[in-house]
Amino acid sequence: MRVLITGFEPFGGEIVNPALEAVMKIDNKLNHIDVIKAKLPVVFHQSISILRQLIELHKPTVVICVGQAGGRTSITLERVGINVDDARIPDNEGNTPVDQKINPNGPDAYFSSLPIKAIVSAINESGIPANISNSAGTYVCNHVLYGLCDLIASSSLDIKGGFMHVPFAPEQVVKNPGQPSMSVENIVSAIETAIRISCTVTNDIAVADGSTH
Ligand code: PCA
Repeated sequence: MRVLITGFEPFGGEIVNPALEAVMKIDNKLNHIDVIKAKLPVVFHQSISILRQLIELHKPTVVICVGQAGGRTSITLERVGINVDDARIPDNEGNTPVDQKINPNGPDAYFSSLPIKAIVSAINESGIPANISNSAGTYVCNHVLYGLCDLIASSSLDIKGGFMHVPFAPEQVVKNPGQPSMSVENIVSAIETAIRISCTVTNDIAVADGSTH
């Protein structure tokens, strides 16, 4: 099996992105799984077109995109990508779309096709906090999640795809006391678990991990 795993370049004034740091530390081979690793720009539309080229080139059966969600306390598996760009800060090329559809002809939302509950459960079993997130925001990470799902649906690709967010790395919160962080080693381990579970679990497990607000 071949898995494509992506991390984003730094953005928003940060000099590292823990998603990219962790992705690049993952072995190229995890048991029988070939792992292709790539960097995506934090740029609306360009990020999706690079992801599309990577999928055409490598023909993976699983695609997991990883991004930084500063302020979150755990690894989060995103449930849904929505058809809107609403940028609170400019992307890395200065674009600030407000309330724009990602695909004017696409559906309002897509659900991740990764076994997100099984992934959360396995990451938690390894001693690393993880849970489901019901919003990937409206910035470039949601944009890429929506774009990935839209590509899979519109081209009828036999790919399981989705998105996980990771907290800040410890060095990022030195200047922001009180912000949560997670070691890059733990993030690497969580991503490896997500890869392994995505390649082995065909039907997700039914355990409650919703939120009341
Ligand atoms: N996080 C941002 C974009 C890139 C990244 O790593 C987000 O959550 O949208």
